[in-house]
Amino acid sequence: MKSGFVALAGKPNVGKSTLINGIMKRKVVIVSDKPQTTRNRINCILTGKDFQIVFTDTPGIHRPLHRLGEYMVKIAIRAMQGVDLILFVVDATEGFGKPETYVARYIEETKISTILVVNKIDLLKDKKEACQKIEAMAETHTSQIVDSIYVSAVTGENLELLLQKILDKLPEGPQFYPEDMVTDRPLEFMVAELIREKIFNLTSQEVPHSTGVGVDALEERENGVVYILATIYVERDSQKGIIIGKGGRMIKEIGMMARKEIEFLLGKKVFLELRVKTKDKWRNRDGIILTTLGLRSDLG
Ligand SMILES: Nc1nc2c(ncn2[C@@H]2O[C@H](COP(=O)(O)OP(=O)(O)OP(=O)(O)O)[C@@H](O)[C@H]2O)c(=O)[nH]1
Ligand SMILES: [Mg+2]
Repeated sequence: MKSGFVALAGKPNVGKSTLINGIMKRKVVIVSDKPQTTRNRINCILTGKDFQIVFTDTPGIHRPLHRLGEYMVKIAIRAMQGVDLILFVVDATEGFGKPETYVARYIEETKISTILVVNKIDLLKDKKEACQKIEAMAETHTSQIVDSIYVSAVTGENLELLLQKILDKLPEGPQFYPEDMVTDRPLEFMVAELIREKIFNLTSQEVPHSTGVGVDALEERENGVVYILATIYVERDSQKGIIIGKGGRMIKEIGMMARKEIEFLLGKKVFLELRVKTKDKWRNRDGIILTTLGLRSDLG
């Protein structure tokens, strides 16, 4: 049996979460076209006949502008410590610039074997040239790169090969989690994430980034319906207005889309009730970041 921990690292929006879902062949973590979607460390467990890989999804490493951002970067850096392998994910269309150099510095400090994963090659005409350039740059900045691969997390190109390369590098080891476990996160967390994903998909500019979601109640009632109460936190009343929308249309849409996915996840009927609360500058307030949104456990 081969097993081990594999952390994905990269700047925001390069496709780390999409890559995990692609390798796992199911949606485990949330994805959006906006940077800084992932805020936590989320372990995603892939169990095969003779292997178990624990992929650690992390927030994108960036220069933070508020306390929440500082914690996100800290979480990403801590998540790399002690893993067996790092996947350094770079966006093929963006090349290797300053933000990548910034990420490379943190990877370098870990001294852990790293596979360079150049993602989004489906968007490139001249793949080879662009990827080789990135590879050369990455190798000058990260001395522990042991292999590299060009993939598309969306089309699935080369994902099987990537899995093989990961397995080649992992040691013999025990099964860490039960074989039917897909993530180490509780249901409440996954539900809050799905709600947040819909907000990221449906709103724009500062609104998604100013939003946090906490699940207040989740219980199965006697009629078999799962009742969920969740609060969407925003920083300003104007954002509350946008989340609720004209005649409540936006919150209805968020609720409907999230409910469908939660029902799929649970295989049960769901009644989802959403509230919206304004918490002034919550992204700079430890209380809500660490406790209500649960980032404290990721920092340990
Ligand atoms: N065309 C294309 N788009 C991709 C690919 N991988 C990811 N994307 C898109 O890139 C965007 C960002 O994807 P995410 O998986 O959320 O990126 P991330 O690195 O996890 O981002 P953060 O959580 O913000 O750090 C989404 O719109 C994805 O659909 C790919 O291989 N090809
Ligand atoms: Mg992500």
